Amino acid sequence: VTWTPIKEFKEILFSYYQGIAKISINRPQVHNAFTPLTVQEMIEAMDICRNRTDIGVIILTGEGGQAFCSGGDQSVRGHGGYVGEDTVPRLNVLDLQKQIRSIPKPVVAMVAGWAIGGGHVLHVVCDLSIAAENARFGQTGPKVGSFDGGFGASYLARIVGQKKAREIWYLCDQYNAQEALDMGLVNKVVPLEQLEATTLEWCFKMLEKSPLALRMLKSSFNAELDGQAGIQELAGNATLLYYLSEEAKEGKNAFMEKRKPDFSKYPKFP
Ligand code: 1HA
Repeated sequence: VTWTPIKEFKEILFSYYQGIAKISINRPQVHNAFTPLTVQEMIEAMDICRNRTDIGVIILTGEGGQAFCSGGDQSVRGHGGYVGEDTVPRLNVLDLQKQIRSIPKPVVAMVAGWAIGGGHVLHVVCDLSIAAENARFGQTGPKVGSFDGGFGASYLARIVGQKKAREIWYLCDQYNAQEALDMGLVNKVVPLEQLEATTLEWCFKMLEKSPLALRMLKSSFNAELDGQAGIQELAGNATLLYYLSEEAKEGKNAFMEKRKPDFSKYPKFP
């Protein structure tokens, strides 16, 4: 498999292969901990994935085979957030989490090694997670003076249940790939050397499917959990479908032609 670079960044790699985009954190020396810049770059890459019609599935991963992501880089954690070159403290990974959930294409976490802290939450918010046998999962917040009470708590609890989610956060234990599979935290576990091949196989299976059906399903799964914002996504897809209809086009055409719209021929379904 030869990945073609999409765009050069400083702290991530961003590449393309046959309908699939791969966003990979490239800071293996710190187990792919993220800085505000790493996150900003992932947000930009995700936005490109949203807008490019030749991309159907996104893989989120980390370079090096030893870590998916170890969360916020504690060496740049300052007063009120993680600090970049502009000296402004940020928690911008929260924006990335929302973006992963709302992008209307499946996002697959490809996890080798550590998925810890804010890095664990990133895999949690992905649509699917495929783990290598060396994967290790856990939250560290109460140990290092942090917590993610958003998706990191409530969505995690939807996945593994309230008791387990509270255990994960309160004890800060680490869980191996088999334990993660047993609690429904990941979809599949494979040997490390098969991780990318298996992930690609899953991506190709999704790419063969109806993109609109996948899009509707993603927003439908979100809608149940995300309140008004979830309904907005689902309803936005309804508007997309409506815009494809002759009935909706009659409204626009009438406006452009400065005439009264004639909706009389469109059925009033039971
Ligand atoms: O909670 C949030 C947020 C909540 C709300 C809103 C925004 C949030 C944004 C972020 C976060 C967080 O992510 S808080 C949680 C931050 N992460 C952690 O607490 C995990 C820290 N790392 C570890 O516990 C361990 O490194 C490890 C269990 C993943 C692996 O241990 P191991 O195999 O013993 O490796 P280790 O030697 O510790 O790590 C290798 C190198 O990577 C070390 O550097 P070196 O001594 O070689 O110079 C280590 O310091 C560095 N490193 C690892 N993780 C981080 C890190 N450096 C900075 N930040 C890290 N997160």
